[in-house]
Amino acid sequence: MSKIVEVKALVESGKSKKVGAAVQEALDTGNQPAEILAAMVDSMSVVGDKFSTGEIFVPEMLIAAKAMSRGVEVLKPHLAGAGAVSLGTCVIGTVAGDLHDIGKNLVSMMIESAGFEMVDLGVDVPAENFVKAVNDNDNVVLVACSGLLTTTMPALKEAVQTIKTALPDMKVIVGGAPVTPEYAAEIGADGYAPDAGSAAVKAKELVM
Ligand code: B1M
Repeated sequence: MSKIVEVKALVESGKSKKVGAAVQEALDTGNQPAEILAAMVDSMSVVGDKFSTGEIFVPEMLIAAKAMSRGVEVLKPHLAGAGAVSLGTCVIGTVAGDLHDIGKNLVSMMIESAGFEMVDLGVDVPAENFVKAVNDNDNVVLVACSGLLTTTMPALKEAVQTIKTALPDMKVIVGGAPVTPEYAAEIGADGYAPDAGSAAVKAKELVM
């Protein structure tokens, strides 16, 4: 079995303790970090599909998520190059009612590698906490809000509108699987990105 296929299988089956070593071996045998990450993201799609068909349940999804996070930890230094110049601070979080953080963490890592300082508020972040974080931290130039559930899309809207009401000039970028560019525009976000790599590109565009 190739190392990358092994990483994929370990994430799918939630083998947290083995994933880190397998990711390291995949790197050592010449696999590209982006390729390893793509394999792990694919695993999460398989996990999501199995959840949709009732083959697995929330605990198995959670175990797979932990395994992926472990793999991402090993990959992080290889994905995110430190930016030489600071573009300012970006506040990031997953919106209220939503506990999904793997995508948000990847987006944070990529925006950081584009040259931003990151303030990560975690998951289930009430709209007003984004505003508080902007006021409590120096030189915040961007707020990034993630949402993974169709049921938390209204919370995304509330976050953008709360931020824009309190801080009309603050740039806000949104994303997450159910979010579309149309929805992002409709709720008043300045930017939308479908994945972590393009979130970093868009983040730079918004502040430069
Ligand atoms: Co949940 N879950 N989950 N889950 N979960 C999904 C999202 C789901 C699609 C599974 C399914 O049914 N097939 C489904 C949502 C359906 C919907 O609303 N459309 C779902 C559901 C229903 C639920 C619960 C309601 C289940 C229940 O309790 N009955 C529950 C909700 C809990 C809550 O949040 N209140 C729940 C819980 C969980 C766990 C806690 C068990 C766990 C999350 C653990 C964690 O994150 N630490 C979990 C997981 C793991 C998943 C799946 C399997 C994987 C998510 C993931 O990490 N993907 C997911 C199925 C799937 O995604 N196919 C599923 C990998 C990640 C890299 O991708 O997060 O999409 P993603 O991020 C991408 C892009 O979206 C984008 O870039 C990222 C990287 O490229 N992006 C941005 C994300 N944020 C961005 C922000 C940006 C820009 C781009 O700008 C700011």
